[in-house]
Amino acid sequence: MRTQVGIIGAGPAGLFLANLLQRRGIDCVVLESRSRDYVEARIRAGVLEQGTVDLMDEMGLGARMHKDGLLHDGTKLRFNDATHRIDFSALTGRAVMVYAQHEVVKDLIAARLSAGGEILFETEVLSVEEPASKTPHIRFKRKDGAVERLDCDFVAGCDGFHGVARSAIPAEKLQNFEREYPFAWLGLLAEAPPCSEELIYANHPRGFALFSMRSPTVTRAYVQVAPEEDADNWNDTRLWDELEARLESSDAEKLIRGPILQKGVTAMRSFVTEPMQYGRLFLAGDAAHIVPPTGAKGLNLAAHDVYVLAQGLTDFYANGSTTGLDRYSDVCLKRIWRAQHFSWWMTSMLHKFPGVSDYDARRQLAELDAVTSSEAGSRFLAENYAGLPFG
Ligand code: FAS
Ligand code: PHB
Repeated sequence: MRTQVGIIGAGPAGLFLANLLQRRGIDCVVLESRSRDYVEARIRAGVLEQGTVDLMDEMGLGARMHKDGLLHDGTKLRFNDATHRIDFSALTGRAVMVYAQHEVVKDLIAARLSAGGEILFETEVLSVEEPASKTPHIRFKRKDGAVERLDCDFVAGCDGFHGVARSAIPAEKLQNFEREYPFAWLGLLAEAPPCSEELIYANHPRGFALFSMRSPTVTRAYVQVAPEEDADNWNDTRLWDELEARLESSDAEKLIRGPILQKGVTAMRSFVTEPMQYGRLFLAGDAAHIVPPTGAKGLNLAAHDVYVLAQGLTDFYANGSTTGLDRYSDVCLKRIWRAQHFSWWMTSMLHKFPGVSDYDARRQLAELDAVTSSEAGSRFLAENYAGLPFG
C-alpha cells in the first residue's frame, strides 16, 4: 500500500488531520487499532474551545455540534462556601461549546468515510520505519493477523500517550518533561438532568469536584480520588453522596440524581515531548503531550496541532516549501506550554494535595479569591479557558 500521509490513530488528532488533508486533496490513510464502535463510544473530553468549534465549522462539520452542543458563556468556581462566575464572553468575547469528544469523533469519522476517505479500523500499527528518510513506512497488522506495510511521504503519529509513534524517534533525539499528580479523577456519566446551566469547579475540604454535563438530560461529573482508586469501590449512592458533599455551598443548586451509566478513573499527568517531529514523522495530540483535564485543554490542543501540521503539509504539496513543516514543533510547543501552565495552575488551585500544610491550604483559597475578585485575574483565566486563537 502507498499513500502521501500515513496517520496512526482515529482519535481527535488523527481524524481532524484526515479531514483537513482530504479537503485539500492530499491522500492519507488512517490506521486505528480499535473498532469504529469502540472509538465512537469512548467517553472522554467535553469542552471545545472557540478555535476548535471554528475548525469544525470551516470543514462544514458543525451541524450536530450546533444542534446538540451547549454554548457556555462562562463557568463557576466554588470555594469557601460561595460561588464565583467567570464570564468568558464579557471578558474575552469568546465562549466555549460543551459537546462530547465522542460526538466529535462520530462527526469526523462520518465525514471522512462519506467523502470516500479510508480508515482501517481494528488495524494495529506495529512500528514506524525509516522516519528520517524520504520514504518512511508503517508496519501494521490487519484484523486477520496479516502483517503489511504502508509506504508514505510523511507519517503523523496521532496514536495517543501509549501509542508506538513516539518510540520510533531515537531516545537521544527527544527530551521528555513530566509531572505526576498525587490524585486522579473518578468520573461519572448519569441519566440525570444537570442542576446547573454551567460547569462548576469546586475546591472543597473533602477534595475537588467538577460538575459538567452532556445534554439537558445527561450529567457528567468528577470527584478527586487517590491515584490508585478503583471505580468498583463506588456504588451509585456513595458517588452521588460524595459529589453532593463537595458541591455544597450556601448558594448551591439541588443536585438531581439518576442512574449512573458509566464510571471510570482518569490518571492525572503533565507531559511534553520535544521536539514533536523527527524527519518525516510528526507527533500530534496526546502522542506528544498530556495535560490534567482541569483546564479542558487535551482535545483542543490536539486540534490545534493538526491544524498547524495540515497547513505545513499543504504548503509542501502545493509548492515544495518545507517552512511550515520545519516550524511545526516550535509553533505547537508555544501553545502547548501555555496550556501546560494553565492546566497545572487550575489543578493546583482546585485540588486538595495530600499532606498540604494549613498555610498552603489557606494560600490556595486566597489565590482563588484573588483571581475571582480581580477583573485582570478573571480575564487571565477566561482567556486561557476559552482558548488562545488558532494559528
Ligand atoms: P487519543 O488517545 O484520543 O487517540 C489515539 C488513538 O490512537 C486511539 O483511538 C487509539 O486506539 C489509537 N492507537 C493507539 N495506539 C495505536 C496503534 N499502535 N495502532 C493504531 N492505533 C493506535 N481531555 C479534556 O480536555 N477533558 C477531559 O475530561 C478529558 N478526559 C479524559 C479521560 C481519559 C480516560 C483520557 C485517557 C483522556 C482524557 N482527556 C480529556 C484527554 C483526551 O481528551 C485527549 O486529549 C484526546 O483524546 C487527545 O486526542 P488524540 O491525540 O487523538 O489521542
Ligand atoms: C467534561 O465535561 O468532561 C469536562 C469539562 C471540563 C473539564 C474536564 C472535563 O475541565
